[in-house]
Amino acid sequence: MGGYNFRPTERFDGSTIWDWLTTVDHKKIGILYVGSGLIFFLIGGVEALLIRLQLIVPDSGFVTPETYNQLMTMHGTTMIFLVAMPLLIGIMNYAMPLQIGARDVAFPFLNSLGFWLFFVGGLLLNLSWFFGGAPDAGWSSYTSLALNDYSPGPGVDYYVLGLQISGIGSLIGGINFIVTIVNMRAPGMTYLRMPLFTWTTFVTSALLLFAIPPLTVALLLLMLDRLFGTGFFSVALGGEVVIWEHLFWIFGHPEVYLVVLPVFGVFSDVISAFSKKTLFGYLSMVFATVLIGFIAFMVWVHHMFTDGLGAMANTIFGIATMAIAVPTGIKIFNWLFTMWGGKIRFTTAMLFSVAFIPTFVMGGVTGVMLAVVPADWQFHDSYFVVAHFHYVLLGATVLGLFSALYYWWPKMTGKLLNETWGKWHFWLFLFGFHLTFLPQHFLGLYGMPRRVYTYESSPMVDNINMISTIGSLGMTLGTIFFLYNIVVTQKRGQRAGADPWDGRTLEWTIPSPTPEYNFAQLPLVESYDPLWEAKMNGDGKVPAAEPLGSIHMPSSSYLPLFISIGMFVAGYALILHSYFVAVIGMIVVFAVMGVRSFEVDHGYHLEAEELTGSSNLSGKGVHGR
Ligand code: HEM
Ligand SMILES: [Cu+2]
Repeated sequence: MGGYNFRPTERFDGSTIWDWLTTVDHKKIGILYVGSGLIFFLIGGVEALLIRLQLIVPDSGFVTPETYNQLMTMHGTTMIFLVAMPLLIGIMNYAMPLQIGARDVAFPFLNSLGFWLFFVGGLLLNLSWFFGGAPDAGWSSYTSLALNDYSPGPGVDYYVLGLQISGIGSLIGGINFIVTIVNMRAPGMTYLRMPLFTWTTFVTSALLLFAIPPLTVALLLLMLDRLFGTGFFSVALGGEVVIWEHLFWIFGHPEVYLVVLPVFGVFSDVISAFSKKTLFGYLSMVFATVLIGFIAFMVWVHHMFTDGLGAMANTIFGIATMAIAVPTGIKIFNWLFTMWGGKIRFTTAMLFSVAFIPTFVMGGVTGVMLAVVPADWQFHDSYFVVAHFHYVLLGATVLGLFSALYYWWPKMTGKLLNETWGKWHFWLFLFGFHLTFLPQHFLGLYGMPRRVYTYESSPMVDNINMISTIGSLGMTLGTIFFLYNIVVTQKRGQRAGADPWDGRTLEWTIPSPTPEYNFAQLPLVESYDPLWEAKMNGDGKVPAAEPLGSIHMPSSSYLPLFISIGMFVAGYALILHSYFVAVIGMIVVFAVMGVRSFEVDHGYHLEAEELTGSSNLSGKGVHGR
C-alpha cells in the first residue's frame, strides 16, 4: 500500500461495523441506501396499513383523529423522502458508475456525507413518534395549517428539520452524479452510448439540483416562522400563504419525476435485456427523458388550480401538464416496440417491468383528466387524486424499484433472488395494488374526500373501502414474500456469476459481487450495448482501454458520519428550542469540516498483483507492469 494514510481511529479499523460506517465506496453506500430505504418502506407500509384498517368500516374508532393525521402525514412523507428517493439514489449509486465503466463516483467523501445526512434526517423525522408527536399537517405541510397557531407542538418542526437535513443529502448526491457522468465515463463511452438508466440518472440529478433549493428555502422560511416568530406565511403578520404552495410545488412536482424518471431507465434496460433486443428508438428515449425533465418544472401550478390564480394561469398550466403525455407516450411505444418480436424471458424483474406499463398508462390517463381544470375542480382533494398518485408513485416507482432490485440484486450481493418466491411476490403485490387503488377512483367520484379519518356509512362507499383495505393486505403479503426471499437467498441462494441475465451493458462484465475497484482495467467502449456487441462479434469480452496497473483508491473516513451527527444534534436541539445546544451542534459540524480541509490523505493504491484474476476484459491490456 502506498500513500500517506493518517487515521486516528486505527483501533476500530477492521471491524465490519466501522467499515460500513466509514465507507466511501459507492457500492457500499448504494447498499446502505437500499437497506435503509427498505426499512423505511416497512415503516411507511405499516403506517399505510393502519390507515387502511381505520378506513375498513365507516365510523371506525380504530385510531384517533389525531393519530390518523400523524399516520397519514408520516406515511406520505416517509414514502416520498425516505423510500422512493433513497432507494433510487441507492440503485443509481450502485449501478450507474458500473454502467459507465468508472471506478467510483467523482466525490466519494461527499457521497458518504450525502448518505449519512439522509439517514440522520430520516431518523430525526421518525423519532417524532416517540418524542412529542409526529407531524400531522400532511406531507405538503400547507400553511396556515402548519404554523404554530394551528399546529402547536413539535410535530411540524420535526418535518421541517428532518427534511431539511435529508434534503442537503439528496442535493449532494445529485451534484455528485452529474460530475461523475460528465467526467468519469470510460474511454469511448460517449453520451449517446450511455445506457438509458445512466441517462435517466443524469437527468434526475439535474432535477435534484434545481428542485431541492426551493424546498430548502420553503423549509427555512417555515422554520423561521415557527421557531422565531417571523411572518412569511402568517396572514396576521402580513405574510402570504400561497407563497408556501408555490415554493412547495416548484419542488414537489419535479419531485414526482425525480422518482419516476429513474425507473423509466430501469424499464428500458430491463426490457431490452430480457427481450434480447437493442432498445428501440434509443435517441428518442434520450430526447424524451430530457424533455420530461424540462417540462417537469413548468407545470407545478396544476396542484393549485383551486387557489384562484385566475383562468389564464390555470389554462396555461393545464395545457403544459397535458404536454408531458407526449414524450411519455413516445417512451411507452418504444418499450412496446422493444419487446415486439423479441425473445422475451419472463423473469421476476421483467414481470415487474411489463406490469408497470399498463399501470403507469392508467396513472397517466387520470393525470391528464386532472389537468383539465374544470374537471379538477370536481376531483380536487377527493379519493380520485389519491388513486391517481398511487398509480404513479406506487404503480410506477415501486414496481420499478422491485424490478431494479431483482435485476441488480445478484450484482450487489453475489446471490440470485429466488424466482419462485419472486413470482409470488409479484402476483400478490400486483393484484393487491390494483385491488387497493382501482376502486378508489370511484370513491373519489362518489365524493369521499381525501385526508379524512372516517366517513359516514353509505352502501357503495362502505363496500369500496372494504375492498380497498383487503387489497392492501395483498400487498402486505407480497412484501412478506419479498422479505422472506431476501433472508432465505442470503443464506442459501444460488450464486450469481458475473453475467446471470446474459446482459448487454458494462456492469455484467465484472464479477458479482463487484470487487472494490470495480474494473481492474477500464473498458474500451465501442458501441451502445458493448457487452452484447462483444458477444455477437467476438469472444464475448469487452476490450480493455489500459494495461493492468496500480489503482488509486480513496481512504474511508469517519468525518461524514461526524458531520451528520453534528447536524442531527443541531436539528434536534432546534426542535427542543435549546438554541445553545443547536449552536454546539453546528460548531461540531464546522469543526469537522475544518479537520477535513486540513487533512492530508491521498488515499492508497491497489497494486496490479492484487487485482489479477478478476478482470473480465480482454485485448489490448498488457498484464503486469
Ligand atoms: C404500500 C401500499 C400503500 C398504501 C396501502 C397506501 C395508502 C395510502 C392512504 C390510505 C393514504 C391516505 C389518503 C388520504 O386520506 O388522503 C395515502 C396517502 C399518501 N400516500 Fe400512500 N399508500 C401506499 C404506498 C405509497 C407509496 C409507495 C407512496 C410514494 C412513493 C405513497 C405516497 C403517498 C402520499 C404522498 C400520500 C399523501 C399523504 C398526504 O395526503 O399528506 N403511498 N396512502
Ligand atoms: Cu404535479
